[in-house]
Amino acid sequence: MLANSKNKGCFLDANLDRTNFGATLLVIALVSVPLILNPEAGAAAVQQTYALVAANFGWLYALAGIAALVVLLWLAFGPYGRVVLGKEGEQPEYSTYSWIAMLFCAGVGAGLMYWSVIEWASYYDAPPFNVEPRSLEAAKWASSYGLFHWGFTAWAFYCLPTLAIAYPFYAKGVPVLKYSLGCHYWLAGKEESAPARAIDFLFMIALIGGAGSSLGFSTPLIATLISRLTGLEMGFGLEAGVVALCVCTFAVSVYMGLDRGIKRLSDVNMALALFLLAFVFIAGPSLFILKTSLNGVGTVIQNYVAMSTWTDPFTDSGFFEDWTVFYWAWWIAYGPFVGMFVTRISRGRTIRQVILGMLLYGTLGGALFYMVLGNFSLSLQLAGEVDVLAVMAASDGNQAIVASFEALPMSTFAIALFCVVSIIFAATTYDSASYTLASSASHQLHPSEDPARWHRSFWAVALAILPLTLMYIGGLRVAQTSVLIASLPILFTGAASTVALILSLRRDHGLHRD
Ligand code: NM2
Repeated sequence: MLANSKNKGCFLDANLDRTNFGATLLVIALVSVPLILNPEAGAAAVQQTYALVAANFGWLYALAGIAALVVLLWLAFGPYGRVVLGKEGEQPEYSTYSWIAMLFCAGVGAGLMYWSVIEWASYYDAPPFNVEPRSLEAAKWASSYGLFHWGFTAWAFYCLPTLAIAYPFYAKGVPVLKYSLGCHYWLAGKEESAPARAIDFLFMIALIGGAGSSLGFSTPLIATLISRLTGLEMGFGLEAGVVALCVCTFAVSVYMGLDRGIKRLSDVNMALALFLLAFVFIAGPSLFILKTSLNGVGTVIQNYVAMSTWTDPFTDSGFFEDWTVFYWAWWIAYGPFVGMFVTRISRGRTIRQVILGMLLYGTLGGALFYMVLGNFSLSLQLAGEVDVLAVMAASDGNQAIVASFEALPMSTFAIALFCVVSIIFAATTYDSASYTLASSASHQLHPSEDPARWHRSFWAVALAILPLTLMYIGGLRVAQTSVLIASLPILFTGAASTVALILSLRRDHGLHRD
């Protein structure tokens, strides 16, 4: 990311795409203002919309997941697997190790910190497949379903847009990195046309929904952790303070041109996160973690097809709509954004390397968090040490996370570490999301050129509005909801860009490349 902001002006900036900029802001305002003015009716309306979309389109999300995985396996092992992103024979620009670290940091964030610890509790209490709640069977699914929701299908939602963007970017040398590049097959030479800009606009909305969810989950979590560490009272004030802290850390550093600082910060964060996992593994119930993890992997592998196709047609348990559809929507909303980032770091890799690397290492990374943190917390419940479910019912998931960590030796240290990692994850989410939003709302930006600083800082602040609104009107459920609505159009642009990718490969490489 080169700090090369030529255009230091502001709203008069000639490079600013005023239509997309204004339209996106208008959508944020149209969503936030009525919600703030009428929180209760607003929350109810959002829930109803979620129920409507999930009930009618849920199956489409499940189908999209299966299709994405099948297409990727065909691309990896079929005739185009050896196509290089870049010049034929070119070597990968980054070592595989840094490539994996960077793609993982781009693809996951603060949301992982929240859900990996506590997701099991919802599954244990209200399991899938109409299993008896809080039974042994429920414990089995509780320790494995999270792995599915962060597994191959999920990463497939990241990988397809990556290839759809990366292929024309490298093969055609298009000097602009935008989501609409995914439809370059049809839009070549029309990068500034209305359809291209409409696609970029839909992408901006999806990203705001996706990042809004991440921040909607992480902000109350960080506030709870800070309150536990400092004794400050919980409340909307503290949550707003946390948002301000994350946005200011990020906005000031961008403004001062500390891009590399943020990059270094995310490297440090990865190390801290791994240290946290090692600490919990060693200080916690190591043997239980090992056994449940292995068992969880087996359960997911054995049931992969059933999990991928279970649309819960005969009952109304809500599990499918509330979890699988929600997760697929969240991954889909982030997909183009991650795709743009992974494109930048994948020069010289083959299509097969990109697919296998993302699917395998991405899945492994998320699984580590679920295996260690989730199974640790589950062990407390099963052993009767901490009634995590009771804490959750009496207050919320954040308090349940704190209650779990309290059970560790050196608990204050562990909570402080967890808190720091969560803050940095949130700050880097602001960083990368606002960077991408600013590039998408600029007319022409060479990949080595950064959007204007004011523009990036502006999006960081705008991004904070949605999570704040969501917390104000009703917290987590609403944060889960918004992402579904924002991701729906990306299902269709994603399908279009996949077709465009296959057509481009056929045009450039023929049918039988090997
Ligand atoms: N995904 C990976 O907050 C986050 O972890 C961002 C969430 C889409 C479920 C990504």
